[in-house]
Amino acid sequence: MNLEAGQTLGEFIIENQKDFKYSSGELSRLISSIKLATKVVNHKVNQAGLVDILGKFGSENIQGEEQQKLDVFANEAFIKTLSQREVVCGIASEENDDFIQITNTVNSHLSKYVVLIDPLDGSSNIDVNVSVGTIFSIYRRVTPEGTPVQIEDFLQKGNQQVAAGYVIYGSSTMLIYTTGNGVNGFTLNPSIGTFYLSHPNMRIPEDGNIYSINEGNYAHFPQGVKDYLKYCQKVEEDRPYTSRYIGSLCADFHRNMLKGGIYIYPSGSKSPNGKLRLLYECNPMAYIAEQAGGKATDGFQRIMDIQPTELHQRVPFFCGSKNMVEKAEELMANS
Ligand code: AHM
Ligand code: MG
Repeated sequence: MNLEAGQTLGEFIIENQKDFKYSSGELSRLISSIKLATKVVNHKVNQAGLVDILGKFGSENIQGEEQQKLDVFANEAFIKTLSQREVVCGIASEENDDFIQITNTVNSHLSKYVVLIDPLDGSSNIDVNVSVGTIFSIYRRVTPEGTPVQIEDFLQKGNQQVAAGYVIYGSSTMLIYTTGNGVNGFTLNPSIGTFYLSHPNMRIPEDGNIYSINEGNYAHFPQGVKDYLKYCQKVEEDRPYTSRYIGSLCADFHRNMLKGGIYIYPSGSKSPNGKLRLLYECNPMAYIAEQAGGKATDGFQRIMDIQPTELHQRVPFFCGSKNMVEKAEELMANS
């Protein structure tokens, strides 16, 4: 199939607007703005190594993690692009201490939507030319329109998401998203700057044979996770499974989406709630996984049913092929 004659992301957004229950065109404009920001970030990521954009920025984010120059660039690119278009009334970013109230134009606080974003996920991989990504999550505000957004607009359960997606800046750049009617993937043609629908109606295989976890932390894992790893490694007709860990959630998740597999970032004595953030990483990936027929839990409970209590909250994360996640949950419950 020649994708260049196929449907573009812009056309897809407009055509599918009618399927969205609150359809007013506002969400379409918001997703188009995210599309634009991803192209800006993609351009910069592709130049890494040629221009002075690799390496550390020299500061730490709210979680005490060292920020890379590209983290800072991507964060600013998304915030600027979204806030100047009157498409969101608030933004929360993994890179910022607090949420941002968008009040820079007369109409900006009239928007219904807030965006939560991890602008450059897996950024410790940038300097070695390994895939990085962007993850985003969109909610309708719960406080009255026309007033400045409040913390409760951001601390919503994942099951209230109206859209979520991720971008991989990899061997090719892809944008994958859902608005609750399945998951569709688009691949960027970099020479003309257009995303084309390359992966319509994506489904995660119910079973898989890839497990993805930072096994270096094994000693700190809960017993249930250790038991699950033993299960994965046991010699049986369909096992041992294959171990693949890139250390870039978007890339590990995307591989599992296409091939079947499970991604686990469990709790551990070093990190009692794991590493990944509920609002910027786990909820959007959980929404996409479920929309593709997969599953996402914290080992015991559905990720999207967790009531967030703070912006940068972390949770253990088990996500991917339905049957694999259920097996892991069974061993967690038994331990
Ligand atoms: P980041 O948002 O600071 O980049 O952290 C999230 C990343 C994920 O992409 C990845 O799966 C995980 O951290 C890797 O962590 P570790 O190096 O502990 O295995
Ligand atoms: Mg991240």
